[in-house]
Amino acid sequence: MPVARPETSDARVIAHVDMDCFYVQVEQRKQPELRGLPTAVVQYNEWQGGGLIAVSYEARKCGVKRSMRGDEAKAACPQIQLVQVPVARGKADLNLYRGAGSEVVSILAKSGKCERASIDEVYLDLTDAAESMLADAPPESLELIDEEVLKSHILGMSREDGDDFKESVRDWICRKDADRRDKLLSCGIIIVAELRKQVLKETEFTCSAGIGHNKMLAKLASGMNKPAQQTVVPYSAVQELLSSLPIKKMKQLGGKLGTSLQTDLGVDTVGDLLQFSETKLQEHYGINTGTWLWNIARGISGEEVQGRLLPKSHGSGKTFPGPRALKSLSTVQHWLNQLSEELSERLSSDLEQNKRIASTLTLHASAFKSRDSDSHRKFPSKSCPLRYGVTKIQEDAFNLFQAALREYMGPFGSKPQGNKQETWRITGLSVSASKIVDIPSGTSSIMRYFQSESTVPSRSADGCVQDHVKMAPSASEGCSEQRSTETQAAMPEEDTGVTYTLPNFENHDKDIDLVSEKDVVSCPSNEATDVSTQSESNKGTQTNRIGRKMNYSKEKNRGMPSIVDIFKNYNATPPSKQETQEDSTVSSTSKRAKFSSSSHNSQVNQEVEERRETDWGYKTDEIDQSVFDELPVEIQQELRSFLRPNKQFNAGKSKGDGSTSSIAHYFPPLNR
Ligand code: TTP
Repeated sequence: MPVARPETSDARVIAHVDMDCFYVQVEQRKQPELRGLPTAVVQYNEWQGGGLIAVSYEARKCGVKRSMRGDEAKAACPQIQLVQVPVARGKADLNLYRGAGSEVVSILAKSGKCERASIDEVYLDLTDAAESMLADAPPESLELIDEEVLKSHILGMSREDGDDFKESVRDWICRKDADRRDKLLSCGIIIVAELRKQVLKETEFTCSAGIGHNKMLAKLASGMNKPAQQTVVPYSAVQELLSSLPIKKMKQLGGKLGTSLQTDLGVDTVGDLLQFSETKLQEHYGINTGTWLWNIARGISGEEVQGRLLPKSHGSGKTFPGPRALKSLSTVQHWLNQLSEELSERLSSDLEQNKRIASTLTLHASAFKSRDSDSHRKFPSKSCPLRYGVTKIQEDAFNLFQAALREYMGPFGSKPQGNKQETWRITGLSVSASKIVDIPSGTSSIMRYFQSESTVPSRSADGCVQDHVKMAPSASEGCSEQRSTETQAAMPEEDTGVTYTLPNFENHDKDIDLVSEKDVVSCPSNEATDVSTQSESNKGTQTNRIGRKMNYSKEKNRGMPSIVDIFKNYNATPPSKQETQEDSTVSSTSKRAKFSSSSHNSQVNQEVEERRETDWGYKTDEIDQSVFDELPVEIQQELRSFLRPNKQFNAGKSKGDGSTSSIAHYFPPLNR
């Protein structure tokens, strides 16, 4: 059955901006004497010098890789400088990197609709800016084109070094007879080069970028030429790009779906998908996924850039590999307390600074059993409504853990089976807060807001625990910043899909958060909802601004140095007094945030609570019978069992107890 095609326009101009060896650059800005030296950032861990999580390009040239331990890196490159990730509460503290990522976002966001996709990645929709540039100052009218623009890689154009190549780029950009799509891309190239230079000037960080007609193409291109370069995918180069792209390198195909395409359909590259009809792909993978695959084979993607500058969820996690696996409830509780404390701090500052509240708390863990006959059994993820306040989060996280553990251990629990006691080991823990919404400014009562939103999860039978409610896949990009350095290396792939579980970092979508492989497969289309209205409403102004800026830069461009020149000439100075002062302001702000938000906590919790109280108090006689009648009989019966027992329909006793119900996951049962 055909599905509606995404509304794509190949006349859009989308950029994906990715910082180069990001944590290294942040550390090098802090310690400028490290600039230009082979450097790597290692996570806190005494074993073999810690695990590398970011490697500078100088160190990469000596053969150092992210998968290495510190000792291995030293063996490969004796002069390597290893910098430890800051540590707080016995785990990596990523605040420094988060803050640096925000600096970049605030610069890029001035250019158009901006989506922060991870700690160091941003998507930009530059269509409006490119349109106005094309109208006001098309590339062919520019007297001088900046060096940085001329160094762009244009896919499909054969590259020879030297001025000839730059001349070819200039000719391509300034072609009068180009079609509109390419003309818009040419404007995109100029805009992005200018933005990258601004980022460098204001933050001292280099970045690379991909420019194409949709997010998928832009993202593929941004990693093709690093560091400090940009790559463009003209419409005419799409098929060639995809024909050689290994299927598993494609976003969302790094896991089970990609494996199935390889083994079941013999597909090795994205281009190989072209041989299958849409119907055939739908037969194998369902309607939505089939259509999505058919589209990506042709470079079509309708996924919009979301106007979102803030993370979509907050998370805190840690792995306990090998002998460090946790064995007792008390140690699990200790670590959950640490993780919850960090989470709570971030929630408080989000509330204070951005006026946002989260409503779902989720616990993920990875585990194994001592005598595991069922070794593939996943430790279930559990969610409950989020209550503000450190102790409440700690308490709820531990309750979620215990509920999940009961389920994981099965009906026999940890009772002895045969002669041996069955025990468990926890190799990874994380807590996250999601379903984050803005509190509209000017709203005097949070209550009023909750009453108009349906984001507050419902209370379930056992107090709060629900099976982890899967979030809309948004085709991709939840912006979670919970790429904890602590959680990367050791944990195997798992379906709960917290950032750290993704298996292959070459192919790793660091921004996917709380999206299971299954979610991605079943609905790859764009479903993300939390578009920042502020950013949307600013769009017109922003576009005008960039339009003007580009006209201006036409004058200014004469003799502009290239981005790498700027970098080379950068005069390394220790952090200024002003920076130090800013740091202390930040920390005092966050202290203030903590203090003042704690006074909000009871109000927030109370109001969320009241909302929940009323949420499930449906009276059956208030429900339209015709709505019921349209449901399958089995589901009608199950639904009745979830409504107030004393007000049940006359249809008799429900046969579902929730555990076997086909809809139980979506309607957690009330206390009965
Ligand atoms: P990436 O963008 O994947 O890599 P990178 O910025 O270090 O290097 P590149 O120039 O190749 O893009 O990741 C961004 C940061 O996220 C990285 O600097 C460190 C952190 N990170 C981890 O903590 N663990 C990981 O496994 C990965 C992949 C990244």
